[in-house]
Amino acid sequence: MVKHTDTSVVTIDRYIIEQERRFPEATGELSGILYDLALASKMIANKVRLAGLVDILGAEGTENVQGEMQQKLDVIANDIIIKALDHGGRLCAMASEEREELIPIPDKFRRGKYLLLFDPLDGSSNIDVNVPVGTIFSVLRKVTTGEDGTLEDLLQPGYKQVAAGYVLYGASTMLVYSTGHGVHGFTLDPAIGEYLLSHPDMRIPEHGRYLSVNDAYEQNWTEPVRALMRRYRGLDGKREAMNVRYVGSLVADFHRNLLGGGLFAYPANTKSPNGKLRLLYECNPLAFICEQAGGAAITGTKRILDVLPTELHQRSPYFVGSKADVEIAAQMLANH
Ligand code: AFP
Repeated sequence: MVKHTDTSVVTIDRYIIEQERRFPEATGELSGILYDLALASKMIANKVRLAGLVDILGAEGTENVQGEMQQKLDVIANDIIIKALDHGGRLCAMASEEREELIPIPDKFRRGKYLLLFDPLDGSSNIDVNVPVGTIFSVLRKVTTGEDGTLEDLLQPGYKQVAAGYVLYGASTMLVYSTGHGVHGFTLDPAIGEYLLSHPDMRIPEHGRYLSVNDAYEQNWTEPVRALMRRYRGLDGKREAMNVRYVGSLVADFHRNLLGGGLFAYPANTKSPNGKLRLLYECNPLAFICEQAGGAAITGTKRILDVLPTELHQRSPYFVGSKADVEIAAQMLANH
């Protein structure tokens, strides 16, 4: 492995290649998927940057100058990712938040041994108000025989992920990923169109400063969840109060807590018994990243990465972040 100095500029391509060389058995296919995702995310970043000009350039549902209908940005992001990854011969199927069913690889392209699950534009209701949004992705290895990926291949528990990551379209665009050997963060330099290594070997602090939860649901929480939130706020006198920060874009809230320490919670409530977030392409990839960074993620009673999925779009209650803060949730929610 090449040793980088403080001043060496490391592009994401170079970093992925150097990581791959550490594993002589690697075929380069996984690296190819990560390159393609990096490219897709640059194209999405470009669209997100122009989102505020939609009224000038043509609103959703209106015709643009070419006479085409304008599409919603999450649909555009979905198409960008599919088109960037369907032809490389590395995937045998995909699944997206935007599509009800498994996304097959078109017949004209070769199939590979990996599957990609993604949320193309998470937090998309924040776009209209110029608040950061993100892309989340998870890569699995095919487990069934036969060329095409199947639902069974997609429904694997999170601990089987071979790679996971997210892109945050914020003040800067950042791509953060892990292949199970630490967490690496890259910032897009818009002047040269390259992701540069900005956050090597990311670690989440053991205890956190931030609590991210939508407490508008407090009236629908169970009593143990209410007691837990009182604990985090320091209201039961058993710990110092955390600072509440809630963007409403999972990627943005997660990223802040990864850097500053803390906990993101989307508990079950009486109206949504499984919470809101999707296990396969929201909870699992961020749980994988968080564990790789030294943190933890649970449903309340169980490690997220151990949950056996039964449906593509299944939801799960979610507590993710600094280990000590997640541990409090595990203790207070045990047996509930
Ligand atoms: P949208 O994509 O509909 O904006 O949902 C975003 C999201 O899935 C996730 O990014 C947020 O953390 C969470 O939902 C916010 O949900 P609440 O509005 O119920 O708090």
